[in-house]
Amino acid sequence: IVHMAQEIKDKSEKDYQEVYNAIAVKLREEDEFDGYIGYGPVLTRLAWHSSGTWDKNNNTGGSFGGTYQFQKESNDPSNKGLHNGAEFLAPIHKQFPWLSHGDLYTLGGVVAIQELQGPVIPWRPGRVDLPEDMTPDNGRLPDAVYGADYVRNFFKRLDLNDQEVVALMGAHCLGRTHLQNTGFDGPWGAASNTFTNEFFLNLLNENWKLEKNEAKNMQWNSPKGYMMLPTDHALIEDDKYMAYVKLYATNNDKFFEDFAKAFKKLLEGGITFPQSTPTYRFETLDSQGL
Ligand code: DDH
Repeated sequence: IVHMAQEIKDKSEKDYQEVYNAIAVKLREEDEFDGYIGYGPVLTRLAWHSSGTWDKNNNTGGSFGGTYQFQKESNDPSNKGLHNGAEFLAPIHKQFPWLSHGDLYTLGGVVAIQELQGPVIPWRPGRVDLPEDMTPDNGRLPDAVYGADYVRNFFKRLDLNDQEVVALMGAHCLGRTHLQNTGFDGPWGAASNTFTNEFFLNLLNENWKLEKNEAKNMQWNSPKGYMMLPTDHALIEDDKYMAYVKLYATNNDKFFEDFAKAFKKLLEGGITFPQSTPTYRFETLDSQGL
């Protein structure tokens, strides 16, 4: 199957920047969510999970069809907690009903990362809502209990290589794990709503101990109260992954550059864009003086 992005002829960069701003203002206003972490991390995870169902082998799933809007996908046990992100975005969709769900979910992640001081993520519009029967089956999102071989193999289906995987995992600088969602507990670091390379610094510098949590899952804990999933810690157990962990821990600019490319690629898995599709680079509220 080919998923050809739609040419949105009657909208310009200004229209999309307006949507960006509406999401960003709401993000700034509703700052009390999740113990004052705010909605940025959950919006980032929603963008990733609505894209991470893609299978390059038959071009099913992915962000194109916006199928997270259907219960079959939003009720996937892997998506527990993401309804908070979807509910946050619902009034935005009401305000801009011309936006497809796939564009909405992916743009939400772009806004979150940029407003939390991360890199500019170049973004292209034109995803088209698909019918409910094209919703991918549950079980396409990764399980946190495994090691490096599992992670490497998982991301092949999304056409992402070692370097891209390590860069993407740096998004775990944001937010936290919630016992009631996934059976893991705690944040990855100190700055849960600022996008930095802290994830890599903590992986290398904290004193990690493998412990059983309240839900009886094994996770890595540090004396500072930070945590790592088994799949996170796997990045320092594997030589090839470790090289990139060291690179991104010492070079934040390189992390930002590689993350932006990999996140764009993740959000566009399986989509064919016509030559005429513009690439937007949105301004943050800060840079607009708002
Ligand atoms: Fe993740 N992630 N993630 N993750 N993720 C969780 C939270 C967040 C895995 C497991 C978990 C990525 C990759 C992986 C974010 C972004 C990204 C939680 C906890 C688990 C578990 C959720 C909860 O309890 O509420 C696994 C496994 C992988 C893997 O690929 C091996 C990627 C690629 C991204 C990305 O955005 C590029 C973010 C942000 C969060 C924080 C959410 C929140 O509510 O806070």
